[in-house]
Amino acid sequence: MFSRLFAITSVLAASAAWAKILYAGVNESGGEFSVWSNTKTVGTGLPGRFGTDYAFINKSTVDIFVDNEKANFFRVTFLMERMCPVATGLGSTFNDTYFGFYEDAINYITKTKGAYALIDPHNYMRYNDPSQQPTTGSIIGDTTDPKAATTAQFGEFWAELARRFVDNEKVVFGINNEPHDMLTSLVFANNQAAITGIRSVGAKQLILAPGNGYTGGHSFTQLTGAGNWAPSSDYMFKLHDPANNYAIDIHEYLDIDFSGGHAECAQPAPSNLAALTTWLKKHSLKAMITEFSGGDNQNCYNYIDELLTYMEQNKEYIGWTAWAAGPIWGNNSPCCGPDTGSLEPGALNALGQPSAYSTVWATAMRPHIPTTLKWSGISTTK
Ligand SMILES: *[C@@H]1O[C@H](CO)[C@@H](O)[C@H](O)[C@H]1NC(C)=O
Ligand SMILES: *[C@@H]1O[C@H](CO)[C@@H](O)[C@H](O)[C@H]1NC(C)=O
Ligand SMILES: CC(=O)N[C@H]1CO[C@H](CO)[C@@H](O)[C@@H]1O
Repeated sequence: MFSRLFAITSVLAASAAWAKILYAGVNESGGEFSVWSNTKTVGTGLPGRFGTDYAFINKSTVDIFVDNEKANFFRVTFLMERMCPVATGLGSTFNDTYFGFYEDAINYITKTKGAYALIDPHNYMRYNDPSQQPTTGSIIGDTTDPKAATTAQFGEFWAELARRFVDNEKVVFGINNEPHDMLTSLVFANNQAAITGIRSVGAKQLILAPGNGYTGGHSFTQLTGAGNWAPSSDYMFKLHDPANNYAIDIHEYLDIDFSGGHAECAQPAPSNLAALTTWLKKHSLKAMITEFSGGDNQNCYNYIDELLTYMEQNKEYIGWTAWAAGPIWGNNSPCCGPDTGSLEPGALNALGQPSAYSTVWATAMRPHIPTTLKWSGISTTK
């Protein structure tokens, strides 16, 4: 009863501002799966078996999000060690079998369904050992680590990826998932190399650039991590994009430690995002929140409503994707406690009950899908 009333109230409050939200949808996570070396779900690691250890999307559930939910945006994760096998290293030599599976998913979303797709190398700005992400693997561009891929190689990787999608105006390039515990100046340098690489092949689509500290919105203007790394806000406005078409990639979980690991929500988005919003305004930048979620409870529904309403009311925010749907979560929970389940339509949670698509999405996210989403033209911030 309360939740229905709450949803109606927020629809009324938000409708005037909806035109600013261009993109809304879900993370499609699965392309990076089965590399963890110390869990019982480990598969064959690298390269892994398509459809068993990893997969990108279930086309039928993408249909549900587009046709029934009217969502227009999918963040599709992949693993850089599968795209660029460690034996040949990070750069322009791709595994064309893996790329082919990925391209098929992206083409289905963008060409068959007409939605937008965010290309997401899910690598924490690290490469060569994903066995215990997010901590393993050499930091890209770390000159003190002889095994590390260089910033130049990262630029070559992005130039090649962008070249392969140059004619697809419905893609968005996400530079990397959740850089953390590294020099913020190096996050900046790697972001710049990616942008320069992407533009060097003539690709003009929207680019999303992350910050340090898992690109958390609440900490974007603060020192982050055990190393007290410099605030992302000291650097990311200095990125040079010849096409002037980049935005900031933000993740914002609503539980006590911003991890997405707890069922209960405790961190209010409006106050936690206020400093970031001020910074975006100051530099005339936009942001997308490409990860957030909440547990299956009224408290979280309220916090999610507050986050999405805040984005609708602040024109610095152009879109969002919730974490997470995907074809091989099974009854596991991508977020927010073991009983929440995933956002994949038809999935059950660990108790055999309907999962987050039927609960969290239906109650807290579906009422915020704007009717004015962008469905045509090249991906941009406008
Ligand atoms: C390329 O990817 C396919 C599909 O995952 C895999 O079977 C093959 O072994 C990979 N090749 C290399 C060199 O990693
Ligand atoms: C894909 O989704 C449909 C619709 O929910 C479901 O019936 C089917 O089993 C799914 N396929 C896989 C491989 O998960
Ligand atoms: C909570 C959560 O898992 N969000 C995620 C969106 O993408 C990647 C997939 O592995 C996760 O690492 C993020 O944490």
